[in-house]
Amino acid sequence: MLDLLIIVSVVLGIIALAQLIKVLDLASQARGENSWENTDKDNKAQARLMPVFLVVYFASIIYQMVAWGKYLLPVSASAHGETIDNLMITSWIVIFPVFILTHILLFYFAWKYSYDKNRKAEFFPHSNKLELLWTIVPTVVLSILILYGLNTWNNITTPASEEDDAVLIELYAYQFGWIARYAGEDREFGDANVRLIEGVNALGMDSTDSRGWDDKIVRAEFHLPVNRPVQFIFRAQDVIHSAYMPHFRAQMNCVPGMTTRFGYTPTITTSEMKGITQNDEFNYILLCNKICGAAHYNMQMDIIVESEAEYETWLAEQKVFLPMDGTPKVKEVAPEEVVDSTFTEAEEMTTASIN
Ligand SMILES: [Cu+2]
Repeated sequence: MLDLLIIVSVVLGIIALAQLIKVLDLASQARGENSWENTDKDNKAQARLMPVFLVVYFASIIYQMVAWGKYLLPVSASAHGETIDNLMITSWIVIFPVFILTHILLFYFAWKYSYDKNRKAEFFPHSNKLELLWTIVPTVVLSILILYGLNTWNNITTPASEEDDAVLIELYAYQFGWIARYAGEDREFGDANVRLIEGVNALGMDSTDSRGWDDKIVRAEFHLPVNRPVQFIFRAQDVIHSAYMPHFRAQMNCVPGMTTRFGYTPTITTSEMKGITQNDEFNYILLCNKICGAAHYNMQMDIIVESEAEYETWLAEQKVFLPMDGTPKVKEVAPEEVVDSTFTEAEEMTTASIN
């Protein structure tokens, strides 16, 4: 009801305004003036507004930076995050002076060269020098930024090597939540298949694959040891999600039918970060950064960064998928039904339909 009233009053307001303009128009016609012709007075008034607008515009930008600056992320909690932050700062150093300068020129010219019937415009059709300058300078600056960015990107997405002794974690996204899986002692994930998802087997783990028996599946929160590389593998069950760990400057799409990866080394423990942010409630967090459906906002998981010893203690408490000598508790499947987890026909169709 309130919405309807708002719409009706907006429409009536527009009609009233149109009528008012008509009245003013008729009144000026009665005075023998042409209301759509700009007078010198109009031009001067518009020109004077230009510097006023410039000052108000810059003042509002400064106000927003001061008022909302506190919502920016704290210092990066991962090694590569510092590179990302540097890339961001470099971009700002390049962009900000150009932004200030071009806006000052824009409004200055609009003020200085407001219409004057006694002035004749200069005819200036072309300058090779100018064309070269404004093509080459942005090209060089952008190329440097892009190369810098590509290099950073390659470092993040290159798989961890054996010597890195990286923690292997799979993050599995579904509508609407996350499941983390640790690779276990063999440092290999067992096969999983979307067709095997049933009851408690939310990951569709294939119980006949012995590599998966020591995998550890955790929900609600997952732990990372500080100063040790972490190799993340991402999968999605249904639609495209995006694993977003803002404090580590990490984000990667989770796509049904394929695996994606991201690696980083956490450098600040959760308790240290509580001190840095002076917030006892602080927790690192994993979020979904793709609007993937109605309960998208609900897709979050806490991340605890702690010392290697604390991490090992926590990991030891987590249950393995199947005890090594145990009999499979999950539905048996015929070998021909087991397809590699990274690409199954059903998942392929899901990706295809999205594309
Ligand atoms: Cu999602």
